[in-house]
Amino acid sequence: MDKEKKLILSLIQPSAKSFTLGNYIGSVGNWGKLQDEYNCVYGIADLHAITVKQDPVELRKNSLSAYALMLACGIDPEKSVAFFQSHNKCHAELNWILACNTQFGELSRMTQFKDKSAKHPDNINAGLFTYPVLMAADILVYNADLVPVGIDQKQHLELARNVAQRFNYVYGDFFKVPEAYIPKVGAKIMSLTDPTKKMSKSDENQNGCIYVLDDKDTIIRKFKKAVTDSDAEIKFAEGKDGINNLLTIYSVITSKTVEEAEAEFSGKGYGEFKLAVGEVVADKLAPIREEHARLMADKAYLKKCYTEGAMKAQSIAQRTVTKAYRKVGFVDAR
Ligand code: AQP
Repeated sequence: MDKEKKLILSLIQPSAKSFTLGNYIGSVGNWGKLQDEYNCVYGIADLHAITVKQDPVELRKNSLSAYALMLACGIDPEKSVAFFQSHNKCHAELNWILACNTQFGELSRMTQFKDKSAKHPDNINAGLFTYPVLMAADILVYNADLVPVGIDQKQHLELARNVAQRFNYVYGDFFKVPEAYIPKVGAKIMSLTDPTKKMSKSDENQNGCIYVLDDKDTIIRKFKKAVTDSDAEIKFAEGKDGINNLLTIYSVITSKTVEEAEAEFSGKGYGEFKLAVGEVVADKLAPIREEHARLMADKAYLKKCYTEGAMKAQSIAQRTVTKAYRKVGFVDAR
């Protein structure tokens, strides 16, 4: 770790067979570019993933695949700490300290808890409720300066800031209060079949969701089916959620502005536009899919990377936990 550089932290859940185009554009696709400017800690949030039911065999498979995909998206395990959350016990240890400094009332206000409990009414477990405390522990255990978050995660980051400030007030200055990092390029990507809903890994409707590991034909087929509107103009405007989403995707992937994209497709039909978006997305994701396949064929290399990643993560985090234990009044273990 370079002491002169700020520390940036981000985790992603292995809650499906692949990240989505939304995850790629909103988070993991931007991580690689930050590796020279910051000390980066990137991980697979397997502890978070079990807040909803997971098949253990699938979870293990998806987690390893997610780790390989994180590297394929441009994370260099020599430059960044790249690890599995469950391999660093410090997250769970700090989680408990922070849980005892978080109020029931503030957790009750979290919209993700409300959304996910509505989605999984048969499994409203305590972990789902305390998820934001674990997220606070993920961040504070590394004393992260910056946390890249999508709009959907802003409320959780605010809670992490409040918990850090409260702890500092009670026990004396200790935690760094993290700031949100808003990437220069990033956007909220919506479902292709219901563009009023965010594209999500665990969406039951597979057609709404482009997976980074989808092959070209599948990507093109899904874009061809994307919901648009009865109008015929390719223009970013209120009430045109489907077209707005496609224009956003096209402009982020091609690094063109929305206005340039509108001009390029002026007078053209929706069919032609949807095909063009599908083509650029498929071309962008193809090398990532190839690199993922190469990495998945080299399990020994992956193991070396995540074992070393866990060791680096623990060496930073253990110092924080030891000091936090002392702060709250536990007797030193040694
Ligand atoms: N549709 C999206 N557009 C832009 N950014 C997105 N992110 C997620 N969906 C979109 C960003 O991806 C990061 C990692 O997310 P996560 O896996 O930790 O959890 P999530 O936000 O709950 O992602 P999903 O895909 O919706 O997963 P499931 O279906 O398991 O809940 C975050 O930074 C998020 O902002």
